[in-house]
Amino acid sequence: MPYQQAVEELKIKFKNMRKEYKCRNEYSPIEFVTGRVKEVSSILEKVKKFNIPMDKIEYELEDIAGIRIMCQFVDDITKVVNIIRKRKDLSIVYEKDYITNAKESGYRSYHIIIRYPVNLSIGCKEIIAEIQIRTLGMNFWATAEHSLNYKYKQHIPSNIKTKLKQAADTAYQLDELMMQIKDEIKDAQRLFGVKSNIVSNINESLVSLISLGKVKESSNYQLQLTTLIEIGDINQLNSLLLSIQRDIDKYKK
Ligand code: 0O2
Ligand code: 0O2
Repeated sequence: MPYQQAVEELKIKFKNMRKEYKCRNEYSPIEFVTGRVKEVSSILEKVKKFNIPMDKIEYELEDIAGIRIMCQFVDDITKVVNIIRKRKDLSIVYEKDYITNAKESGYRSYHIIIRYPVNLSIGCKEIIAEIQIRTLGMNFWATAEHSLNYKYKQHIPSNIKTKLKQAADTAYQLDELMMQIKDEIKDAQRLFGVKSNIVSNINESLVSLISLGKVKESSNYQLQLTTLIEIGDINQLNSLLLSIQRDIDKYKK
């Protein structure tokens, strides 16, 4: 129960952080968040692998509760790590930087082990959880490699292992390349955000126009909106919004 609750709470907190950035029309270093409580079978496997006594599981198994934060660009990871370091609702036990020091397998990710208090009906329980922060490219590779490890029980055939190593190098290069064009991508995403906000405002205004009985006028504007969405000029969309708002003011009077 406490692990499940911790995962749910932390997922909501990090997802909301993304929402907060979007609300301010700012770029979010968090692309998406997932989380899970480790399967009992995986817990038992790990307990056996590391020879962990049953009564020490909650202290020695650090990833029973796991949160994964995906970022678009490598430098977003540092931003997310700094945000986590400043949080008051958790404390950091230690950090593992598998980005500067990739694992032998080719695995790259930033791990933060935290202590997190969970308030239960029987009182407060502090649990240990693991937050993994990685780019979409790192995630793609790790997901594929994890599935292969599951299938081959750590004994991946050498030809597949070679390809996986090449894929890890390619994923690294992809992250490097994307960093070089990140400003253009962020700018395009910001423009998209601005455009969808204006379109939402136009739609709300059209509803207001209809509620004032101006159905024909609203249909005319709707046609203009459809054309402008395709052309995609923000200035034109803005002037359409202004015209509708002026009409609303006029009809209200
Ligand atoms: P939306 O509407 O998709 O933006 P949940 O319990 O549903 O909140 P859960 O069970 O952790 O979350 O779901 P899951 O499948 O782990 O995915 C969590 C969120 O990450 C979901 O979004 C997915 O859409 C999103 N996600 C998963 N894979 C990808 C991916 O490859 N790219 C992107 N961009 N998003 C992905 P939400 O929060 O449910 O909302
Ligand atoms: P799950 O829930 O299936 O993802 P370990 O790697 O587990 O033997 P340690 O010290 O317990 O060693 O933890 P570490 O290295 O921080 O790794 C914990 C988690 O990081 C793993 O959880 C994976 O999610 C991820 N990870 C670490 N190394 C690799 C790797 O080489 N490939 C992939 N795909 N993921 C890795 P689990 O235990 O796999 O559980």
